[in-house]
Amino acid sequence: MEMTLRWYGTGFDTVTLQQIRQIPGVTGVITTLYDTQPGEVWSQDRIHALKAEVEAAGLNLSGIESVNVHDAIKVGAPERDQFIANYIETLENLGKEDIHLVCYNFMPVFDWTRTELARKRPDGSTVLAYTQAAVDALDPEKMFDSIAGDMNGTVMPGWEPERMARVKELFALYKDIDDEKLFQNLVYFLEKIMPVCNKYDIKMAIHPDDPAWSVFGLPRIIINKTNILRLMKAVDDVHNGVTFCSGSYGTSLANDLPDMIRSLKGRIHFAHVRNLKFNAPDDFEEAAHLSSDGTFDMYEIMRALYETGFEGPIRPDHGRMIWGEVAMPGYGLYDRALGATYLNGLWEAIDKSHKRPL
Ligand code: DNO
Repeated sequence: MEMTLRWYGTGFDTVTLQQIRQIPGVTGVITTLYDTQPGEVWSQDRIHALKAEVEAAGLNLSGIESVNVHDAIKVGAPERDQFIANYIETLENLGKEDIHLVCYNFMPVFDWTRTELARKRPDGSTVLAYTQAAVDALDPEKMFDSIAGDMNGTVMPGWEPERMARVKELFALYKDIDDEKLFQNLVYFLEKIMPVCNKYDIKMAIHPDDPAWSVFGLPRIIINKTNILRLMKAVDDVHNGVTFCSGSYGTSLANDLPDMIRSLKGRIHFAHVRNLKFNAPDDFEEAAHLSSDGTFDMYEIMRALYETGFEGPIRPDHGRMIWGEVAMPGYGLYDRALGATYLNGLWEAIDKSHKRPL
């Protein structure tokens, strides 16, 4: 595995490549062209410049998160083929720049959903949190307004103001789309892009829906072992793979995370590893990465990745806001650096105990 950090790019991220370079054991970044819109073709020149910038800082560009999928593809609208053609062109340009991992999601309207971006914990840190009761009490059109004030002046992925201004229109698009239609539209998309992925060895890694259930009555499909294995089978190509996000699949306590990792052996190309602390099954907060701070056994998650021969990038995921840092919620430097160091420590211990059993 390679330990990485997500980086939004110069001008978008409060964290610099130079800071990332100083986190022990972090050798790469997962990044994006943050100012592109879903459906737009990424030019080879811009990809080249991004890669050169990352490499000049002594880091690898280990993958893209995300190349976002246009809603026309998700709902299967007549213009989807044009948007798929654009997506293919972007993949081609990434392939020509020797980039081989693309994380994406197939969530309708909202990307991941949290109801609080700065819940205060007893130690004074703040974290992202989710309460179903808060979602149930909210008009989806007001969702953006309810969290916008806590973004610390940043734009959070999936919560771009231009997009949120069209929430009503987006909801209307999905009115006839149920889980099965969404699944079929995803399969259609993957089948069309597999040839270019094969040509350039680009591993597509679908990010799960977060939380792992329907919000605001919208369909959600990448939520559990049954559905993700169905998708792996439906397009049975190694380039159709998974971003295993422990914090997203883990929102449902019915998901046995180490078991899911083992059942996806060979198809996990990217891992987001973080912990959650549950106060009730539908009220959780994003704890520190350490097992003892939350609900998950992080050792067992890392062990399952290790024992299934996982070779892709791992990134610590959302961190707490600590030590007075002001950054994009979940994406500050300090707690993610602690997370990376902790995950590297677990990996070293697992590796050594496999090579030299006690
Ligand atoms: C949240 C992220 C997601 C993820 C996308 C992938 O912090 O993990 O926004 O990047 O769903 O397309």
